[in-house]
Order: sequence, then C-alpha cells, then structure tokens
Amino acid sequence: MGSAPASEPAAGSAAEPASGDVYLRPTVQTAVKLLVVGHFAVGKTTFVGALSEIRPLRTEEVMTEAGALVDDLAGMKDKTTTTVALDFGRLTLNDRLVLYLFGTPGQQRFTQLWQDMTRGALGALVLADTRRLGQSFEVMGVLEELGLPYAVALNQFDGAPEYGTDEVRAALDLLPETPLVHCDARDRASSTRALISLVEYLLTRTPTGQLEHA
Ligand SMILES: Nc1nc2c(ncn2[C@@H]2O[C@H](COP(=O)(O)OP(=O)(O)O)[C@@H](O)[C@H]2O)c(=O)[nH]1
Ligand SMILES: [Mg+2]
Repeated sequence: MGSAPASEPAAGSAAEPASGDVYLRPTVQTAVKLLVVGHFAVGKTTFVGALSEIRPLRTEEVMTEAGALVDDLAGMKDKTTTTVALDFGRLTLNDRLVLYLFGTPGQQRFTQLWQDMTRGALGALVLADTRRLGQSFEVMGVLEELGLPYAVALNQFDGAPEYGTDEVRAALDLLPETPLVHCDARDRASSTRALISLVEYLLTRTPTGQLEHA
C-alpha cells in the first residue's frame, strides 16, 4: 500500500490542453478582438480563464499595502492578487470565427492603458456585480466615449442580491438594445453564452451581417 504503480502517467501531463485546441483551425477566416471589462474583482480574470482554449496569459501581481488605498477590497477578503495589465485568451466560436479576448483592468489609474487596449476591438462585454452596480458606470462611460458597443453580463456571486432584468436595466440606465445577460464567470458554458450575446449584438449592428473591423 502507498507506493504508486510504476506505469502511472507522469504527474502534470493531464493538465496540458489538447494539442488540437492550441493551434488555430485552418478554416478560420475572421479573428475578432473583444474586451472583457469591469471594475475591480468583478470576475474578468476568472471569465477569460474559464473560456479560453489556450492557457490564458495573466499578469497578476500580489496586492500591496500601497494598493489598499485605491483598490476597494470591501467584501473581498480572499482576493490577494490583481491584474496589473491584462488577461488574454482565445475562443474559437465556429470553424470560421475566432475571438481574442482581452480582459482589461478597470482601476482608474490604468485608464490610459485601458484606452490603448480598445484599439482594434469590435466590442466589449461589461461584467457587473449586483452588489456594486454603481461601479460599472465608469467603465460603461469610457466605452460610450470611445463609441465601442457593449453588452452587460451580470456575474452572479454567492449571496449577491438577485434583481430582475428590468430593475438592473433601469439601475444601469441601459439603452433598450443593449443586451443584458446573467453569467457565472467560473463556468465555461455560461461565459460562452454571455460572449455569444455580445457577438450576436455586434452582428445586428453591421449592415453586412459579418463581423469586420471598421
Ligand atoms: N462566487 C463566485 N466567485 C467568483 C465568480 N467570478 C469570480 N469569482 C471570484 O471573485 C474573485 C475576483 O475575481 P477575478 O476574476 O480575480 O476578478 P477581476 O479583478 O475582475 O479579474 C476571485 O476570488 C474569483 O475566484 C463567480 O461567478 N462567482
Ligand atoms: Mg483580474
């Protein structure tokens, strides 16, 4: 008892993504850059990590005492890292369309970087948390200034109040056409559905019905 059989596979090998998922399918014709945005600790890194088919690139840093003054940690006892630059991931939606996802930090002090990241992006998914809806206005305001279309996904945290869609639309002052969906950023299928609602919305806004860069 206790000693592993000699034939057991090397530890760690199962964690590698299947090689078929690493390389882009040769049939892909359109690559679209989308942003995943939202305030601090709303679930951006979790979201990009849950649905990326490549190992997501993360630039997390352990939060320091200095950051405690600006990063609002109320109710976020367990959060010890923060994204200083970006999260990057990839999702092949179908044989011809691949999405490149850029999770961008919402902290105000990164605004210039944040604006640079929007270059070439077709749209954004705004993650929101019903415990802190008011904190989503800043990010939605920047998107509106930049003319970047967006959909809103409510990331449902345990114990967070569950409001009806109409209430949330009113609270966030959303335009009637702006999609509002619920998601669980930890769940791949749920996160993919939220992203598809953004892509469908972007498609309705293009005269050709194709996703193309302006
Ligand atoms: N319960 C729950 N926790 C979540 C969810 N999404 C993210 N979290 C947790 O919330 C914290 C902040 O998420 P993170 O992705 O780092 O937020 P970011 O600052 O927007 O990148 C982490 O501890 C996550 O594990 C969710 O949908 N439900
Ligand atoms: Mg993050």
